[in-house]
Amino acid sequence: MRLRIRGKRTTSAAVLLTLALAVPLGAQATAAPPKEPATTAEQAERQDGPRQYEVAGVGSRAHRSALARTGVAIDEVRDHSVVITATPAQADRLRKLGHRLTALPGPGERGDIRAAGPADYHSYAQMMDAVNTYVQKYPELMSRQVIGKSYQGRDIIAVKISSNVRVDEDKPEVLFTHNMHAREHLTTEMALYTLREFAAQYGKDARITKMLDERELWIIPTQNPDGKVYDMQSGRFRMWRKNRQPNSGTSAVGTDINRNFDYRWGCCGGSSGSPSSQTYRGPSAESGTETKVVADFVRSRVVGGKQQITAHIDFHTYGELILWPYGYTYADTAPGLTRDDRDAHAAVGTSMARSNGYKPQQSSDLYITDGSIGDWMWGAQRIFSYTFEMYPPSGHPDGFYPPGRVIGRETARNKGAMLILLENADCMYRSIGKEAEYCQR
Ligand code: 0X9
Ligand code: CA
Ligand code: ZN
Repeated sequence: MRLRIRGKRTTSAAVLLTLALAVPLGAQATAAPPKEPATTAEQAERQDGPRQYEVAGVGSRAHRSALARTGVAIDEVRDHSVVITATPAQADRLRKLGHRLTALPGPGERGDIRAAGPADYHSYAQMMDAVNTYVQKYPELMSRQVIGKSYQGRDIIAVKISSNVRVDEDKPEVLFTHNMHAREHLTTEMALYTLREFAAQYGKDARITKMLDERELWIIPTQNPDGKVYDMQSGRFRMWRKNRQPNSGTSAVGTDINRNFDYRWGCCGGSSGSPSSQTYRGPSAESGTETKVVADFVRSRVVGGKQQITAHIDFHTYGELILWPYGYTYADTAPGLTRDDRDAHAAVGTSMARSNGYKPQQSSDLYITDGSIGDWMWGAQRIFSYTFEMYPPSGHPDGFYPPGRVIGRETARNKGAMLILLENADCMYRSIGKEAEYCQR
């Protein structure tokens, strides 16, 4: 199955390369015509904009970290290669460094009926409308607040779901954050699924009822509204990752929010200091407008000196992975992360992975990252934090843009894992048999 899929991708890549060689440069973009004729500016953007490349001969975590250190975002880890996103200029640079790159088909270039378009997903405005509709339908269970604005001034919202929702009760709080990376639209659908399913099943499904009675759940459906809009608004996906904040002294736009958090920011070669990089860490920690909005919200949940949020998932795509801190070091334990902390992360992470079929591992097993949200959540706030990399698995052609028809299946797939985290959120150390040691009041 995996082989067949890989074969398909190789074929498409080969077809694309053949096209690239056979037709004049300006005509490449018309290989899969958009609905409306592209303007010259759009064509130029497609030529110069980011696309995915497979980099051959990169098969170990050290090798991947060395590549990440050059400032490329690693989108996919395969057995003996990785898939990265790069502009043609960045790809040229890597080739000059001796790497072997093969261009992969971009969104809309696959030429098969599975290919998705922006209409397959909720736009930012449609997401906001859907949330408002749910809140009106379930006023006892769901409330919505604006926690800040994006760089371009769009509302960033947090939705709370719990019984007696209008009262801040003394229940363990759990946070789900979504769509930090612009192009990872499936994660916004994940948030909408959770809101819909938990509200609809309250009073029907025993586990959900108990969790909404005994926990307060916060959901931030998009942490990057400007990036989401930019990626979808032209009618064709742009493979955008960062936010849309300008950088001084360059035309390169955007900060990687997942390299901009204030814990060991920029420490370890897991981010880039160059604004044109996909993993640009920004000029200082929390310089990204959206980073600060999310961090301020989390800090605002410290009540009476105690952080109310005990557990967190940051939803990304793709790879079907469950990752835990730290990302900045290969070490299993580190300052502020004891053996028990690590083991409890791993125990609950592994249990969630048994439910959804993802692969559980420490974040740095992929490659080193610094300034990520997960490292900050644990390192600075002592919140148990997981990064979920949703569908598809590595090597699957759906990549960042799966077709709309998989959304239902791939969001419902995480219901059990979310419930496991909620059920453990009152005492994460119960998972390693140490409730008495850590969780006595
Ligand atoms: O590199 C990232 O930011 C994440 N992968 S993605 O392809 N969605 O960009 C993984 C980050 C994992 N890092 C930590 N949890 N520390
Ligand atoms: Ca509370
Ligand atoms: Zn991501």
